[in-house]
This record gives sequence, structure tokens and C-alpha cells, in this order.
Amino acid sequence: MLTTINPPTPRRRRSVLLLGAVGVTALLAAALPELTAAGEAVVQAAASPATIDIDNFAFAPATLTVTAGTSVTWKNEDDSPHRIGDKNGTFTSAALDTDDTFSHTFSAPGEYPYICTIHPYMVGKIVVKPAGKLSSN
Ligand SMILES: [Cu+2]
Repeated sequence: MLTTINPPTPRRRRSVLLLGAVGVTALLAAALPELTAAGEAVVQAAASPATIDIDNFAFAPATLTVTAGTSVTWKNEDDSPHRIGDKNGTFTSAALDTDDTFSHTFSAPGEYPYICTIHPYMVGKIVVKPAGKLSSN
């Protein structure tokens, strides 16, 4: 399932589910002017900054799906410090104080589960889809 950056409205969520792989293609075709109404909903989600808020000791969204080459930014909205750590060791942030951010560009498709290394019960995952494979080129 495609997880949008912002909590989707029920209508948008249904559109994404119905679109399936077509919706993912629509994400990649964001520059094309001819889009269905459902496609526009997906593109709006894709156009939002790929940002994960850290709030109340949780990552929001907990699972974020992006295409390869996307830079994802975490922002700490908590009063407590948090430190992002990929379980496979491919990216690690410094300790983030309130309002600090950390960004990582995901070049390789795959799944990247991560935790807060200070609070290991805080878990999240980035799912990176291969942009080239889904392209119509
Ligand atoms: Cu933490």
C-alpha cells in the first residue's frame, strides 16, 4: 500500500488503493498535465515534502513509501532528543534536539526499517520503489 506523507482523507486513501501500480506510475508522471481526478490526488501527496515528524515519541508516518532518489527529512517536534538509526546501518543521524532535522537520500530501492537509537521502541520504515522500473520509458 502506498503511504502518503500527510494523513490521507478517506477519499484519497480509497483512490490510492484503487490505483495500485497505476497510482505509483502517476507519481512518476507528476509533470504530465493530463491526469485523472484520482491521479491528481496521488500527485498532491507526492508533491508534499517527504517529511517525517517525530512527535510524542513516534514517527509520523511510521511507514513512508518514496521513489528512488527521494530525500527524506525527519524533524523532531518533541522536547526530548531523538536519534535516527537504520537497522542495516546505512544511515544514522546525530541526536536531534527540538526542531532539529535530519535528511537522507534513498538511492537504492528496498525497505529501510529504522528506530530511534535512544528509544528503540520507536520504529519506522522507509519503502523505496525503483523509479526506473516503474517508468514508461
Ligand atoms: Cu527517541
